[in-house]
Amino acid sequence: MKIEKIELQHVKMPLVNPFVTSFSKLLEKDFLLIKMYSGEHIGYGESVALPDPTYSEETTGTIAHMLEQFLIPLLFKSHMEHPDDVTTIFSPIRRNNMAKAALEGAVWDLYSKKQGIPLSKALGGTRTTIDVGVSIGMEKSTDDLLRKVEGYLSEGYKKIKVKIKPGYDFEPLAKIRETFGYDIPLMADANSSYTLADIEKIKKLDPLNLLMIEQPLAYDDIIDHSVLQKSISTPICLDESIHSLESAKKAIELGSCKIINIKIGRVGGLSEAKKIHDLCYQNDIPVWCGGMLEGGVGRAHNIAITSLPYFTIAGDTSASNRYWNEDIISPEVMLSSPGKITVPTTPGIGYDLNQEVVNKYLLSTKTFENPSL
Ligand code: OSB
Ligand code: MG
Repeated sequence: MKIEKIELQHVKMPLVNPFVTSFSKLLEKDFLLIKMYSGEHIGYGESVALPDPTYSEETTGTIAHMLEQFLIPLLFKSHMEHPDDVTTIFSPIRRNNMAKAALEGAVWDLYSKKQGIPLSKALGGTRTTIDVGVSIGMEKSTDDLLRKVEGYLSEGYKKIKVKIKPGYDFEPLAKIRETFGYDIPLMADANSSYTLADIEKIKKLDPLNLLMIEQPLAYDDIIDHSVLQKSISTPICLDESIHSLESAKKAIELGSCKIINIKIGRVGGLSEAKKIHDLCYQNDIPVWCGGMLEGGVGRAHNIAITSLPYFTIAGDTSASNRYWNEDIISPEVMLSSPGKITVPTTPGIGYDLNQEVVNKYLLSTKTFENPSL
């Protein structure tokens, strides 16, 4: 596969609702849209980092730097037959997983378009529809939170995830249980805001019968999580701590979690995501696809990976309108029936780019021609 040209478009879009977590308040999201040209095809990728290094060490700025200075030149001069080769090509470069994943995603889209098959099929996906949930940020009042939950439940979302932190945990979750009952699929995401010293606060959540608690402890920890999992009944799901197949292996071996949230960007691309999926399948660790408030291109990649058989828990890939007034793809991602998204059947990511919307929110464009052609 020869890549002739890569275009990076820096886009910044306002969110429909501010997104508040234990680490930041986001009013808008910026990302790099990657357009990879080869013959008659264009492959699309999207960087998923946040604007600040608060979730992981990467930002849109570090990704631009890595792409321009290292990853694009490396890709241009390397021989590539299959998208899995990209992992090997990028292996001399330490970490910067979201930068690697942004380019690798475009390679996967390009490859499946050249093969004339949907990206989901190229990845080994088997589902025709996927179950999806919604991740709700912290709200000003419990009433606001309950209204949000009610709205998303009425759209049929199959998992309600609520952001928590010490001091904003038991009470809002208990209110949701009181109001909507113990049957709704409810979970909490702490984004590393607790330590083992908070063990009693976390234990107090057990009777709420949550599906799971996501990443309660430090972003780089698997030892303390293993200690915590032994003393609580709520299953722990790791997000931030899982950045590779190796880290997933070690977390499973240590008993640091019972569930894994797979994010394509955090693990360095679709090939690594697929390997983690396969490992979890062999170890009876259910997986689901996490989100990074993606624009339509990143969202389409999430839909494709979620079609793999062991994505048995509804992910965070909600419909476009939960985030954006208008999305950068056509058609936008919509619920095809309550809480479900239909996996596209046309080649590649299965959505067209809506360049008009991209242009509306475009900050800059940079073009890189392959010098070795
Ligand atoms: O921890 O899962 C997270 C968004 C940005 C960064 C980290 C996280 C999130 C979300 C939102 O929870 C998921 C989504 O709706 O895309
Ligand atoms: Mg999370």
